Amino acid sequence: MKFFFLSIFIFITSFKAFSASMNMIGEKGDPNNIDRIINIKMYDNYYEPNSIKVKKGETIKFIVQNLGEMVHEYNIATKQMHIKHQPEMQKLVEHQILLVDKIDMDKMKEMSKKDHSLSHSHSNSVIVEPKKTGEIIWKFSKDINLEMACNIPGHYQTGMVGKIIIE
Ligand SMILES: [Cu+2]
Repeated sequence: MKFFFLSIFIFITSFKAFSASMNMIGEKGDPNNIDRIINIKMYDNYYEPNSIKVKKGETIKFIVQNLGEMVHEYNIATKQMHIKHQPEMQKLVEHQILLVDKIDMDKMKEMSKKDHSLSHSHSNSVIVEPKKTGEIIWKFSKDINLEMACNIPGHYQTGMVGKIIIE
């Protein structure tokens, strides 16, 4: 019983911590209220451009094209959040949901019924297969240092990270 209450407590506090960190970086943008479109190209393992400037309060639609041979992620977050997100991506690889050049969507759907963390449903991130295009709409409402990064194991470490400067 003690353990039950303790786990509920941990669940609530970690959920609160998570939503606090999400609010810290801005919010999901309204698709009917976009200020600007930014095109991002993903290669193995870098972004082009690898540094962007946005204005505080701006809602940006990111059109993210994967021109590499491998699956890549476009994730908008703080450095700390990226580092925290990497074990989740590692788990997707271990479960063979995330393959080198493909995402097994059927497996992801099936396995995330039991473990929601395998669904990779984050409004600040998109995973894109080679030759495909993804989208994120984000409102930069906060003054904070952000990075765009790919948290697929090894990619961040080999240079798949860039700056988002909020002015
Ligand atoms: Cu990548």
